[in-house]
Amino acid sequence: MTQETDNKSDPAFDSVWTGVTLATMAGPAGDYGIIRDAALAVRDGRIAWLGPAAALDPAQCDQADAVFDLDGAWITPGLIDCHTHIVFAGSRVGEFEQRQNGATYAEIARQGGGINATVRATRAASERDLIDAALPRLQDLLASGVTTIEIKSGYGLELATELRMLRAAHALAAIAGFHLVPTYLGAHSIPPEFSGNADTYIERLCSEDLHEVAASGLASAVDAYCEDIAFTPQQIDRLFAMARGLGLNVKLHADQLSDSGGAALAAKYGALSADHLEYSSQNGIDAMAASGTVAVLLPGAYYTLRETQMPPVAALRSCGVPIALATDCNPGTSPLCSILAAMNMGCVLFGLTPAEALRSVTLHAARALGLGADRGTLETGKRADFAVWDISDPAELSYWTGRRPLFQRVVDGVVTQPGVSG
Ligand code: DI6
Ligand code: FE
Repeated sequence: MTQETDNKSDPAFDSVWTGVTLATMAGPAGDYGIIRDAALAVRDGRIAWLGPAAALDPAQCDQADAVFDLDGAWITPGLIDCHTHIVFAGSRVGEFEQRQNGATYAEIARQGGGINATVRATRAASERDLIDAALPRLQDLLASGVTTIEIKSGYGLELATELRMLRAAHALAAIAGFHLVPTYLGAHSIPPEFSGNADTYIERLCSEDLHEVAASGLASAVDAYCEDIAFTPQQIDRLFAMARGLGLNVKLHADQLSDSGGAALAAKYGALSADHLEYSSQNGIDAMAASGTVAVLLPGAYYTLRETQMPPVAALRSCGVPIALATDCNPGTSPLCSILAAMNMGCVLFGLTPAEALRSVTLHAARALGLGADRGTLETGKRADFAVWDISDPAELSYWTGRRPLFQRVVDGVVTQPGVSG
């Protein structure tokens, strides 16, 4: 059988993007890994070839099912939102009004608002209600170029609702076309039924709920909130010991409002990430550097709460701790549905460079989810998740707020958001 016949029945590529500029994010820190006058080819949902278009075999290009000649568009890895609470019921917009009229987050929580307001609404919601409520928020997030989203439970604070939230997250990934990384956050807050008995609640999670979550296969990691208004390091230590014993990854909301040693505790358990970190100490940063734990910074919460304590970006950089950014999309402290806005805030509020911001929502966000070998850069063999942009410089992705320069969103080599014509 001739090579040509072989080619016709078995083309080298399923699809090709040519006439593009690639920001591969595969270069050294601070570099975009740019390839100009480039092409990228996909086969079986993976990147099969990328490089200067002049080096692409025309015959192989001709056999592809689809060829997109995009006249100078930029392509980046698909953006990854590695920390969201985007599935929830109810609304907290009234609390926003209260806060703008002088009430504090803590006062509102003491009056029964805050997380527990969302818990009441979410417990009363069906899986369909949760899907319908999250879908518009997800569509906005996907329109900012996101191809992988981490979604946490954490508004049930009892097993049935926590599992229902995770099932809704899985259903949304199938409906809206993105890769889901599901996280169990049963230790988000002390449920009203256990008020004053946090230890008893943690023991309930360790002896029952965590085992059910692990057996369900609905979550790949366990998260928790280490803070004076939530759980102590000792309580989370017990929870993480059980989670790791059940083979689940861990990540932690750490040192957001005070230095409770959360960063060091996360590192002790080899956490994929420690998140927030505004009040983390050098000791915590050193521990994260040693354990390879990724620092996930959440500027949306910092901005919404009008926090004044910056996360220790210079120390994280100098210790070589990878920095990721995420929306932390949630109804209380970060009603933020654009990863591009999070990038802009990471630059303007936290002093990241545009190149750091793009790496923080591609390669470093992938690593924060344990997926650095599978996605987060444009390299052959990696998942063909990428975003095609109508921009003239990758720094524009952090520069503009309120624009949507996305032309195509591609997941596993399939265009899920056709280019806007004209
Ligand atoms: N930290 C936060 O800022 C959010 N959760 C957390 O652990 C708050 C979530 C909410 O207010 O609904
Ligand atoms: Fe969060």
